Amino acid sequence: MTLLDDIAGVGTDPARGGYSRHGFDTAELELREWFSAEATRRGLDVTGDRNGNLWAWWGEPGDGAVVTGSHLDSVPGGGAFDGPLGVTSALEAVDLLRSRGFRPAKPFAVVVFAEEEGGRFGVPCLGSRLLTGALDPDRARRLTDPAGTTLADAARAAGIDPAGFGADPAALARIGVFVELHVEQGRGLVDLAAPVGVADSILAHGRWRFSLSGQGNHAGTTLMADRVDPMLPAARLVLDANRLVSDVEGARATVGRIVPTPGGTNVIASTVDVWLDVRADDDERTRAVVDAITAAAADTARGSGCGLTVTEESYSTAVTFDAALRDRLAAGLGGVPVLPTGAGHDAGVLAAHVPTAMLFVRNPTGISHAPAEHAEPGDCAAGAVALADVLADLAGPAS
Ligand code: HGY
Ligand code: MN
Ligand code: MN
Repeated sequence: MTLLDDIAGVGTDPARGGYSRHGFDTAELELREWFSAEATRRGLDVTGDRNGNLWAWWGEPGDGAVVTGSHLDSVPGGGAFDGPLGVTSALEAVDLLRSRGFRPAKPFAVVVFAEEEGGRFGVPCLGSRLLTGALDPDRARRLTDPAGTTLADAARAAGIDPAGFGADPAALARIGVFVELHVEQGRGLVDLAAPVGVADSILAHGRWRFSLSGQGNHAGTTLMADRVDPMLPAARLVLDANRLVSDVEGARATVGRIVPTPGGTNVIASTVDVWLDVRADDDERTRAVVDAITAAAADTARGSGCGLTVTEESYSTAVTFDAALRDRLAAGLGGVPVLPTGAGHDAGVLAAHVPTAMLFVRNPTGISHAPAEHAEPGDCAAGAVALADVLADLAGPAS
């Protein structure tokens, strides 16, 4: 826990609780500096790629590398472990391997991906999507944060030239296998009484922005009958999402963010933006839920005289991790549990391109994306040891 303790004061959010550390903001840049210093102290050579991801190489960079790591950014008011635990465990695994006299027989790197949560610019797994070509660089450059700062400007301020954004086949070719350790975002390992597990799948999931437009007006002088208030279809949308999702087994629909404009207490909003997160076992089920919610929202908007535009902001198809790698890791760790997850990860993006696996560390609360997210020191240590064992197996001399 010492490395996590080192950064425990970075990006705390007194208003929300927990942490708010977002792509290229002050807190995340401080964490990047911290990571670079810790990696350098371990004799790793740190470089940034053209998409804002950090790579710390143990020895010469090369193709077919064994790569581990995660992200340092958080959701607004997030927990201490989602992301950083994968980065600190990777550094601790390097320490453990060194203490065992291990030297990688293959190129070896620890990676920190940019803006995994999409908490500032709205598109999750920004750095890994750009690297793999899953996100158009022009669209990425134009993404803006709630204050209107573009990703291009934020990257430039962080010393990264946004003109360089885009698919990076050379960086991708350097990844022979990727293993991400992550705090479990659920109670699977708690219920199985196991400190560490291996992932086998990620739900399909996406994010859609519903923009409702009405007529801004005065809260006091506008008769109820004369209003075109977009907040009403917005409220109905939240309830319809919660109702309609239950038509699809295992699907999840969430509205966690609603932004009225202008947002005055005594002002009828002119527009309301509602963000919808939907997840399900596959594309068909996910899109069935989104289509049903969209149809209901269109009806409600029409009925209230409001306009509606719906924008798909990101989409990730369901992921099944490399079965051979999954089984190799689970067996190598003595037969640890294999678990699905409903949470997206950079590992999910890379899984379409290179053999990828995830290790989970038990979270006694089962809660994530909230300050209550937790992992016990003993389980974090077990995770770091498991990661070291996995990396030794993958990066060791051919047996
Ligand atoms: O939203 C997710 O599933 C992940 O935590 N980025
Ligand atoms: Mn997360
Ligand atoms: Mn995460």
